[in-house]
Amino acid sequence: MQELIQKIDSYKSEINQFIATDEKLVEDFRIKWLGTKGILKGIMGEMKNVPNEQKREAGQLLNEFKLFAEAKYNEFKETVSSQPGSASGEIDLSLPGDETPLGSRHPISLMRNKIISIFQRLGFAVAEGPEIEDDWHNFGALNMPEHHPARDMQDTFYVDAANNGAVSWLLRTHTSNTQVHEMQKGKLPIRVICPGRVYRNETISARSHCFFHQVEGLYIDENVSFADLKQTLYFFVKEMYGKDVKVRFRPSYFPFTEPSAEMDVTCFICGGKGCNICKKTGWVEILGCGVVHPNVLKNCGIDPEKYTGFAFGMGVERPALLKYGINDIRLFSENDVRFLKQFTSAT
Ligand code: 2U9
Repeated sequence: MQELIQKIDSYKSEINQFIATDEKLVEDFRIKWLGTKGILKGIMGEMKNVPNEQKREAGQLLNEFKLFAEAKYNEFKETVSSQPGSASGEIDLSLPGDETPLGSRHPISLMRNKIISIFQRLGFAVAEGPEIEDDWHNFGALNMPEHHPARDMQDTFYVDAANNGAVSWLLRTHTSNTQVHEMQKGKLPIRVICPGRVYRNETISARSHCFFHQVEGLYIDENVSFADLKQTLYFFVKEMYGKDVKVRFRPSYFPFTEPSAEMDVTCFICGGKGCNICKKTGWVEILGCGVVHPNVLKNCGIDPEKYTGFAFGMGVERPALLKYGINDIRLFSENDVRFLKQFTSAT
């Protein structure tokens, strides 16, 4: 009797460990345990060896085991047949398939891609550079010597852990480091557009953030002039804001260009009549530009007697805010799907 109890216990634990993953395994289970030559039939046959006074107890044990094995069999059968793809599972092939939702492009990507594609049509290639940069590529090469105010700790994120005496590492404050790398390659002429994320140590608010995006451009060849810069930017404005938009240049100062200018377009919100966006002036500033300073060419190994060039830079967030009527720059980096899914899935 003791032997029978132990046997049934070990059969039960074997059944408990069994996992039925398909119909074949369930059928194997049935044959092994419940079939005409199965284990249950086998131990039932052993009843004849049980002494009469223990027959009642042994019969109860076996009956209980039989119910246990049958219940398990029914459970496995049900699990497997409800799995999709099972022969006996109910699949209604006429039902519509699961929808694969289409994602949407981030508004910053949409704006960046629009800017890039206009310059690509003019023959500019896209170049990308590192976001963690040494101070020479970010400042030194660009005619911003050691004590230049733009290098201030207040404005720049220095990467302390990586600074080892001679070289200071930082998060780039503009994408101009990419143009410096392109110039150092020594292959001329250069006609590149450099999109990317940049970092400045600013208090985060609805209007400003500690990281944002820029697209900068650089064109270097023999005989490149400010007139070439103006024509390139006129084409850009026409494609970007429409043919009726007017353009004006205001003199400005950047250490890496001389002469330098800022470019305004007539306000594309009010058409130049004056509104809150253009602060009633009728004009909106969209970019800065200029002729590349000879010191920058020299620093990057290019002969300024032979080559000249122009450069420009613009932020991506502001035009995106205006185009999509967004009033808080922080929305661009919060990853709220309710915000993101409102934009188109096209490039
Ligand atoms: C090299 C030489 C010159 C890139 C330029 C600007 C003017 C400019 C600002 C626009 C808005 C940055 O995002 S913003 O705050 N940029 O005004 N950027 S010229 O000049 C270069 C770059 C690289 C080698």
